[in-house]
Amino acid sequence: MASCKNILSHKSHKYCVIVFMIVLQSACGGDGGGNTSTATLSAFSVQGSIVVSAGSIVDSDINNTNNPNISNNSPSGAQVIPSFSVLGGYVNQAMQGPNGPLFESGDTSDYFSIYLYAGQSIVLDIYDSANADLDLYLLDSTGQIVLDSSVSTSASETLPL
Ligand SMILES: [Ca+2]
Ligand SMILES: [Ca+2]
Ligand SMILES: [Ca+2]
Repeated sequence: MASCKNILSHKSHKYCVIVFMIVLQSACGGDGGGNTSTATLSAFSVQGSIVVSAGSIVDSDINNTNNPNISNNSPSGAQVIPSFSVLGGYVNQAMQGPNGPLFESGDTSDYFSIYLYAGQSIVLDIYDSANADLDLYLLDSTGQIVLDSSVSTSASETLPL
């Protein structure tokens, strides 16, 4: 029976992963004429608690004024993340998306530094795939050489190792 120590001692390789936004299309509503509708909002309250599962982490630069943004826009500034994790992230083109600290400048790339084990996969699920296209690149540990990429136009990009 293999112990945790034995499993963790297996060789891993350090990589740099980049999420890169190449297109953001503006969502345009309607044809400019015709009918209009009015929605009535009513106030309500929601109560409960949110539990974040272990291994969940957040992109270091997101469009939230309450977040102390730390740029991860280059290989040398790659955000270090654990080998086994789920990360919530944010990217946008300049002057696109909701108001916030990244609205004017944009955040078109996020770099992450990670040790990956043979057989692991990297999956990028794109929340707003109807209006944005993100791509995924696997770079070597120097961040200079592209080892693999996933550049489809679907709502998900995957890189199997
Ligand atoms: Ca980001
Ligand atoms: Ca970034
Ligand atoms: Ca894509």
